[in-house]
Amino acid sequence: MVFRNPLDKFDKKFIFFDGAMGTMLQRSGLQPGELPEILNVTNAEIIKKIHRGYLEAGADIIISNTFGANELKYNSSNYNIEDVITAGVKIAKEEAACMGKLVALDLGPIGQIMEPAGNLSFETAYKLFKNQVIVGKKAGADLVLIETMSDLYETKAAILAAKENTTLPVFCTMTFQQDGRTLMGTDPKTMVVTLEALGVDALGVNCSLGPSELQGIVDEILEYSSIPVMVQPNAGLPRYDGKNTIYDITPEEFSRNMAIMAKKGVRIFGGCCGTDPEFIKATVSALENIQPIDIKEKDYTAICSSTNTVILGEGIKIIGERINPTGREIYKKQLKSGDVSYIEKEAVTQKEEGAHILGLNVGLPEIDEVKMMEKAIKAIQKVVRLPIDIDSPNPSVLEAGARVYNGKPIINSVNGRKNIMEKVFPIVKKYGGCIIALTIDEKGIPDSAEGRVKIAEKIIKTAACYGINKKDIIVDCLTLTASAQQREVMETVKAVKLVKEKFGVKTVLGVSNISYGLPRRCILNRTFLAMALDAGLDLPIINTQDQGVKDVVAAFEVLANLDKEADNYISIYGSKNDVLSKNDKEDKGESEGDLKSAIIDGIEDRAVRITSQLLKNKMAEEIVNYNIIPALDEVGRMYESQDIFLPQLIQSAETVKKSFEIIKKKILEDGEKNIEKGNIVLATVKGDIHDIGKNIVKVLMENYGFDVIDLGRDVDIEKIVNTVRENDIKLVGLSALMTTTVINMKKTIDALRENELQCKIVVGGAVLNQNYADMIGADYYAKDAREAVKIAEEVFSV
Ligand code: B1M
Repeated sequence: MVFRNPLDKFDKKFIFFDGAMGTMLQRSGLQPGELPEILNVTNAEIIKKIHRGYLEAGADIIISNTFGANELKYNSSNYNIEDVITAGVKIAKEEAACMGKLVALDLGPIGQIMEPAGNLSFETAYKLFKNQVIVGKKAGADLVLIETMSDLYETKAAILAAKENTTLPVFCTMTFQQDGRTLMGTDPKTMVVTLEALGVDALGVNCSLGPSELQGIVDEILEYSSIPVMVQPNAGLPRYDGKNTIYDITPEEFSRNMAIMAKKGVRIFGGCCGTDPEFIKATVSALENIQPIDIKEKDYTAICSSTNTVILGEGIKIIGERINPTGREIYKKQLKSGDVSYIEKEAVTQKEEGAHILGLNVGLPEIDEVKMMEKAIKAIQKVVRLPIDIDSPNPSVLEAGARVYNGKPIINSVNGRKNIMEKVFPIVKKYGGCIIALTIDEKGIPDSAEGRVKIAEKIIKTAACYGINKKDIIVDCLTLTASAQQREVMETVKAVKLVKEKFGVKTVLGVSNISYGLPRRCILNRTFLAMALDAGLDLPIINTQDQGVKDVVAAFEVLANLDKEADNYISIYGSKNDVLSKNDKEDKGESEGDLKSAIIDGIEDRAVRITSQLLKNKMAEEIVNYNIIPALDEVGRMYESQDIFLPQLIQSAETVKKSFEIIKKKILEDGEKNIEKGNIVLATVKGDIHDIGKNIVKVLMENYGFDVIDLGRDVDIEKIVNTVRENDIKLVGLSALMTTTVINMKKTIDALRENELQCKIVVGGAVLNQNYADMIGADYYAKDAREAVKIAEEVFSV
């Protein structure tokens, strides 16, 4: 078994963690909103009792009551975070030690959304986790358990904090929804690829769903994981009965499902919400006679963003070459001023043109390359889901990039020079990544293929000494220019073949360099590419605008039997028009594109520029109705069909906000000022945070001279009632966008009626219609903002 100390000492087939803490505390009277970790200081006995129950049930490791004990959550409490964590670990330690068992320091999510979708920066998250692990380690924790994570980026911050500040083993589990992804869109495969790369000791899933609903997710984790897999399900699918959250399944049913997982290969078990010592006891007993499955090293090479894994070697994967300043004046100019708009635009364009991975080089001598690399990675990850090839000869730039990257990147590059290997390999080991190995060393690039193979061998062997697996090495046999070194062209092709045969590693080549200095470069590029692909090239770095080069890749995949039944080929070339239009496409590089795509891609400054441009010829409302709303509808569709995930949804909404700021200014400038017509209260109902539509209604109403008291979104019923009463309001406008929140709209209307407030109520939002509005007792339904204004005019004219 591959368990690191101190878990080796168990010498057991399976390891058992404990079950729920939170729901156990709720059963003992903890109220919603109370911070459960405070009990470590105020009522240690209750925590001890829960720990003891689990230890007696057979848990090998108990989890400290420190899940939410971070400075952000505790800064408004009267308790010192260090005291809370120390007490939590010590209580658990006392109980565990007398039975020879261990304590895991529990780290849960911080409770805020990470950048770029939210405000929590990576380094802030890191600092909060760092504080927790330092205190927890000092208090005597035996390992760190990072759990219930929805955001891969936050998880990475926690893992780095644990590994950089302690030598404790790190276990990590994420939480998945019924659609098989975390809230932020990470799928099980991507989680495995990233967490293994970051060097955790065990990984898996906790909370989420009940054990039977988790089976599919667990299967996928087991398929890709080379390290021990851990599962801590809830006691069934949680459901809400209007008062309490209920977990339905029995310890027997729970343990039956755990036994199925054990037979598939899961080695570490425990329970989450709704479980208690009976669940752990039943699981220990159900697994007693099961023979564990050996954990095998999985043989695949993968890189990923937070929501998209690319397996190298499964077909040809194209790296887009255009985010590189060489020969690109606009990009150079922007790099000097720190502007990322070229980078964002090229990321989106190359993705649309078929790149699977984006090359990223920000190297200019006169700029701070480290800062720029960090900024560029964040900018790209905000707008596309493709993995990135972080390209720089400078190890500090590679390190900065690898640190802020969300997922597992390609790190480009190392070479056969001793001092470079010494600097780059520790970075690759620490952050995880596939590393491009250039076949050049202190003596330069060998002329012969054999010479380059030797350097590749040296790099692979040295990497192994750092614990870097051969499957994570991508060898670059270096494309030399045909016009200057014609004889060596075939040596490169031969080297690719030899490297593949001898080491079985993946290979990469920058293709365009072959034709430098010769006319009609595209002809040479295509031909060289075909030769290299035949020799075993996996990752061509190309200009995705060159349709001919992409044609070669598509054709090669058919002829090499990689594109089964030519499915992909037929989907591209089945319709002639498609290819023609692609060839005819103007260089989108320089054009602004339309507002709809700027919103869908989430590129804020482009959306702002286009909006300003549009406002010169179009009415503000026209832009809202014909550009913004259709774009958001498309975003909604893409979200539903899982083409995008929550971070992209948020990014599009943020982009609309920026665009709407200018529109709002224009509407207000053009409005009828100083005509006071009356007061209106507007709110998005409780539980709903969608407010773009409500804000449009507000701006239009103000534009028509109404005074709007905007209560915001997710508004308590009581607050609406009180505001209406205190301000003697004649018209209330309620907005709701989700089927699940329309019920709160009804409750709000009921409360207004029950309080006998003499106001009219208008409702709106995408899920409503006239029928529904009638059903829930509203006076009016407005399908859009314009109609809401008409209704207001009517109400106030009486
Ligand atoms: Co979310 N979201 N979202 N979302 N989001 C929807 C609504 C959804 C349909 C997407 C989808 O799955 N296809 C889906 C709801 C499914 C359902 O219940 N049927 C959904 C979901 C599931 C979610 C989350 C649960 C996702 C998650 O966390 N897993 C989460 C919800 C969190 C919560 O509320 N508790 C969530 C989060 C978000 C963001 C924060 C990322 C963001 C909102 C940002 C913000 O508003 N500040 C967001 C967005 C942008 C959308 C979509 C894409 C666009 C909504 C929008 O702004 N439309 C949306 C899909 C869609 O609707 N196409 C979707 C444009 C806006 C102008 O239209 O609000 O309808 P609308 O307003 C219109 C009219 O309806 C009317 O006037 C406006 C036009 O003039 N109107 C009124 C509206 N209110 C009115 C009030 C009136 C009168 C007229 O009188 C008072």
